[in-house]
Amino acid sequence: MAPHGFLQDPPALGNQLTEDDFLVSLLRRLVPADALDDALPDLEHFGWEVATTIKQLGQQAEREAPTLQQYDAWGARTDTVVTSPAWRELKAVSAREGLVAAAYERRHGVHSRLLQVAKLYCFGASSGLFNCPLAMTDGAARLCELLLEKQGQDAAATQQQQELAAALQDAFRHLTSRDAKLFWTSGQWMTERGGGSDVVGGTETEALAEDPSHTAPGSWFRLHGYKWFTSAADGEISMALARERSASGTANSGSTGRGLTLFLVPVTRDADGRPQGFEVVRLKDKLGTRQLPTAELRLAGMRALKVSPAGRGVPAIAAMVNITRLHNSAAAASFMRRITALAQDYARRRAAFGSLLIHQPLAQRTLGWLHLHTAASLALTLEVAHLQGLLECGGASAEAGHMLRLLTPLAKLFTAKEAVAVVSEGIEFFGGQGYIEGTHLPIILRDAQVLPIWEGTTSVLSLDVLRVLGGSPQAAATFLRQCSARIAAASKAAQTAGGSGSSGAQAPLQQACMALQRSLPGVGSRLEAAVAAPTSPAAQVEARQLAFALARLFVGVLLAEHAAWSGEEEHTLLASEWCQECLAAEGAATSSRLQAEAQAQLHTARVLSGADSALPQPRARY
Ligand code: MFK
Repeated sequence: MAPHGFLQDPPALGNQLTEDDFLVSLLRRLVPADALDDALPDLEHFGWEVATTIKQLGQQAEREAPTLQQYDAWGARTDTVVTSPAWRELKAVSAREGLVAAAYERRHGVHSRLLQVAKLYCFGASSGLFNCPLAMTDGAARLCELLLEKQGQDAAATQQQQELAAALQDAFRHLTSRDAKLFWTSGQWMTERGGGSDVVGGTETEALAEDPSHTAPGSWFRLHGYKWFTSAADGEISMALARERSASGTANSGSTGRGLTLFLVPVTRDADGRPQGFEVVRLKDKLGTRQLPTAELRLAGMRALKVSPAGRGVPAIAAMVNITRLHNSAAAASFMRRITALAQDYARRRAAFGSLLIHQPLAQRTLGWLHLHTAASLALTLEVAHLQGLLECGGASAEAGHMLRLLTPLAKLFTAKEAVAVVSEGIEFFGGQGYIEGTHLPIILRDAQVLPIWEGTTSVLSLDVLRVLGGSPQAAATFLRQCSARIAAASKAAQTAGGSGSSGAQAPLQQACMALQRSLPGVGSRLEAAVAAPTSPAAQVEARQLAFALARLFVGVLLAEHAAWSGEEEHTLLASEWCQECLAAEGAATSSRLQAEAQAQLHTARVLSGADSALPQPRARY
C-alpha cells in the first residue's frame, strides 16, 4: 500500500519542537527552568513556522536555484546573482527570528548561544540552505565583537583605530539586526584555487595599501586575486584573507612572508548595479547545496579594511571558523533529525509483508539506530554551544576553554560524518522511493555530503585536534578528568536511583557507565601517544581514529549523564546502546599495542595508497 499524501503533510514532518522531546529534555538539563520557560514559547512557535511556511520557502529555494546574469540586455557587464524570492524571504525570516541576533542580545545570559543553536537545529534541514550564510554571518559577528573588545582595551586609540572601531560596530549592528531591512549577511572568503585546507599555502590574493604610509589595522587596502568558493555570493560584506604587499611587491613590514592578513570587505555595487572592484566569474555547479549562490570571484582592486595585524589573519579568522563549525554541527544534527522523523512517519504508514513497518522488529531496530545517532550528534552539538555561550559571557573557566577548543573540531568532524551515514540509511528505509526526486529525499543526501567537506574536512579537523593536544598540555588531561568525573557522577546517580528501587531502568545505565570506565584507559593511551609526538607520522596516521575515539567516548559520557539526570528509560537505553555499539574496541588499547598498530598502519597506508609503487606521474595540476 502506498502511503498517500506522505511528505505533503506538514505536521508529520516532525521538525516541530513539540515533537522533539529529546531536544527539550537536553535543554531542561542545561538551562535553568525560568530561562527555559521564557524561551520555550518562542522555540515552539518557531518550530511550527519551520514545519509549515519555512519548509515551503526552503523547497521553493531548492526549485528556483540561483543564476548568474553576467550582462544586461545592452551588453553591459552586471554580474547579477539572481536569487529566488523564497531565498530572500528566508533572509528576512532569519532576521526577524533573530537567528544570529539571539546569540548576541544575551537575553538568556550564558544560555543565549545554546538557545540560539537549538533554534538553528530546528531551522537547518528546512532552511533551503539559508543556514549557510547564517553560519558565516554569525562567525563574522563574533569576529567583530572580539575585535571590538580588543580595541576597547586600548585607551590611547589613534584616529585609525577609532575608524576601525566605528566600521566594526556598524558591521556588527547590521549582522545582528532583527530588522530585515537592516540585516546583512557576510561571506567568508578563505578558499582559493590553491585549496581550502592549507589556507596559507593556497592564498594568492594580494592586498595593496591605498596609502602606503597607512598600513595599520583600520587602513584601507585594495585586494587583487581570485576567490574560488564564496558562499553565499549575495552577502553585503565578507571577511577575506590576503597577503599584504607593498607597491614594490615585497611583503609589508610586520607581515611574515607566509602570513596572511584579515580584511573586512564591503560588497558594493554602483547605481547601475555594477560590482565595485570584483567580478562574479561563475556560479559553482555542485553535487548539492544548489540553493546556495556559491561563486568564483575575481577581485580586481576591491576595497577592503584591514582588521587584523599583518600576518595574523589565520588566528584572527579562527574565531569565525569556530562558530561556522558549530553551525555545521547543528546543521548535521538537523539533517539527521529530519530523515529520522520522516522515516518514523513512513514506518507508521507503510505496510509490507502484512503489517506496518513500525510493528516489524528489524524496521524498529533501524529506526532506533537512526534515533540513537541523531541524539548523539545533538547532545554533542548542544554541549559545544553551551561551552561557547559560557565563553562569550565571560563565564568559562580555563577548563571549559580547553574543552571548547577540543570539542569544536571534534563535534564538527563527528556529526558531519554521522549525518552522511544517517541520511543514507534513512533514505534506504524508503526503498526505491528514497531515490526519487519528487519525494524531496535525495536532496537531503546531496546536501548532507557537503557537511564533512566545508569548514574543514575530516582529516584537516583531525589534525586540528592534534594541534590542540600538542599546543596545550592541559587539553588532554582536562578531557580525561572531565570524562572520568562525569562518568563517576552518572554512575553514582544510577546506583542511588537503582538502590532506591525508583526505576528498573538503571541497570543498563550502570552497564553503560562501566563500559565508559573500561574505555577510559584505552582512550587515555591514544591521547598520551598523540600528546607525546603530535606531528609525528604515527600520530598523523592515527589522527582520525583518535578523533573519533574521543568523540564517541564523550558522546557516551553526555548520554549517560543525561540519562542519570532524567531517569527515563528511553534515555538510559540511548546511553547503553551507544556504549555497546560504539565503545567496544577502546578498553583493550594499551600504549604499546597502539604504538605497534600505528607502525603497522603507516606501512599498510603506504602500500595500499600506492605511495610506494611506480604508478604513472600525477597530473601536473589540480
Ligand atoms: C557552498 C558550497 C560549498 C561547496 C563545497 C565546499 C567547498 C569548500 C568550501 C571551503 O573551502 S570552506 C573553508 C574550508 N577551509 C577551512 O575551514 C580551513 C581548513 N584548514 C584549517 O582549519 C587549518 O587547520 C588552518 C588553515 C587553520 C591551518 O593553518 P596554518 O597556518 O597551517 O595553522 P597554524 O600555523 O597551525 O595556526 C595558525 C594560528 O591559528 C595558530 O595560532 P598562533 O599563531 O597564535 O600559535 C593556531 O593556534 C591558530 N588556530 C588555527 N586553527 C584554530 C586556531 N585557533 C583557534 N581555533 C582554531 N580552530
